[in-house]
Amino acid sequence: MSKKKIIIINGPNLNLLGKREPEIYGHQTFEQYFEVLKDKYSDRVDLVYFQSNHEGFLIDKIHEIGFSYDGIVLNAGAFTHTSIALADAIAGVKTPVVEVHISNVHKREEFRHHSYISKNSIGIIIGFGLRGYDFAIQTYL
Ligand code: CA2
Repeated sequence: MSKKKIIIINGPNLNLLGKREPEIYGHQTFEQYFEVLKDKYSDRVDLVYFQSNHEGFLIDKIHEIGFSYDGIVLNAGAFTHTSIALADAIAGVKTPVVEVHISNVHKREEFRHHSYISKNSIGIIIGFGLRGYDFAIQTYL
């Protein structure tokens, strides 16, 4: 059987994981955790990682892979709460999106409670730390 093509897309400031605010986001960098995930699923998944702090680059990436990949695991960071453009990009491609948040956004500030991404996602995984990305990959297998 051919491998699934899955991309993890992280939005703004997630390049700082493991470097600041460990009480909220943990001690591991995403690059370290990505290697764990790649190893774990190497027999079943071609796993790719993309991170950008720029809304347009995130949208370009979604357009680029959104008709050829089996899954998009998306943590849009703070753009989750602000970006109609990202929501439209997800709605405009074929590849299904699982929305992930490391922290439980519902235990945090009110402005983090609304997501523009959720409506166009097949599901949402919130508050399980980096393991949420692992759970999201499993939904495509
Ligand atoms: O919990 C999540 O995964 C978030 O998407 C993370 C975003 C936040 O704006 C969302 O409300 C919830 C922020 C990511 C910032 O990550 C940092 C990591 C370390 C140090 C500073 C920021």
